[in-house]
Amino acid sequence: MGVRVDGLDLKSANNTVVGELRSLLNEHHLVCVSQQDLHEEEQQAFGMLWGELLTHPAAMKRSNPYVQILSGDGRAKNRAFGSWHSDMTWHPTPPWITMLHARTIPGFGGDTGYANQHLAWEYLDQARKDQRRSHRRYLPTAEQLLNLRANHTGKGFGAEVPDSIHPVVRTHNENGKQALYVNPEFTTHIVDMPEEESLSTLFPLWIHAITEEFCYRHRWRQGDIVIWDNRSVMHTAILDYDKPRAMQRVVVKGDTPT
Ligand SMILES: O=C(O)CCC(=O)C(=O)O
Ligand SMILES: [Fe+2]
Repeated sequence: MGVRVDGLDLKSANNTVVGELRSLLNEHHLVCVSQQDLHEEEQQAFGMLWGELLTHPAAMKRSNPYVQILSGDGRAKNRAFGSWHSDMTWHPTPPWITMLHARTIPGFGGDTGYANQHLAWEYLDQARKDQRRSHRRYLPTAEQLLNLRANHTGKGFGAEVPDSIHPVVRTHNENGKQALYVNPEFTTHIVDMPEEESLSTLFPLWIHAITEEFCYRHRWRQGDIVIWDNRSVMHTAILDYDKPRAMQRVVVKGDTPT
């Protein structure tokens, strides 16, 4: 998972460049374009070459809700808790890609973790049979997950933010591969299943989904723009820094997950 592209200037990107980046993304799920310096409007314009942008409820008070600024000083009193997720799964058409541009990075830490959910799906049954790790025997089988649907909530961002129901296993609409599509940040429960059973299905899945062998950890350099495919990966902010960090973000509307 992951590929880095050097020597591009995204200020002059066109549909040909986007087409090439897009095929890299389909193959590698995450593309880092290094050494960029895009202002908000420039990143927004680049994002619009990929499709329709979505606003984010956390950015609705900004003058431009299509560009989000994620900033923090990492100090303990402001500390949030990181959590693995695919972006905005509470949305009826969650973003198929997110592009995050590192504007200010702390001297230490502040990496972002990525977990390949095609691999999580592909290795599910094999992991369940690995009796050396006792928790894995609680994993559901791949067959049990097919045709299940889960509820995802955005209520953490406000009472008006919707919930959505999506398949637990989704099929990537470009490369045709299946991927696990539940996450501990937004997924509340599996629909039409008793709560206890739903929890005992989801918990082991979430542990399995972030198995180290499925993960890539991005150590940011200032100017990086990382574009990732939310149909293929989960990610998490690693909140281990104590200096300012600022990221500029746009998300591109996806299709209804199937
Ligand atoms: O700040 C980060 O490392 C990632 C934050 C995040 O979850 C996102 O941009 O979607
Ligand atoms: Fe995210």
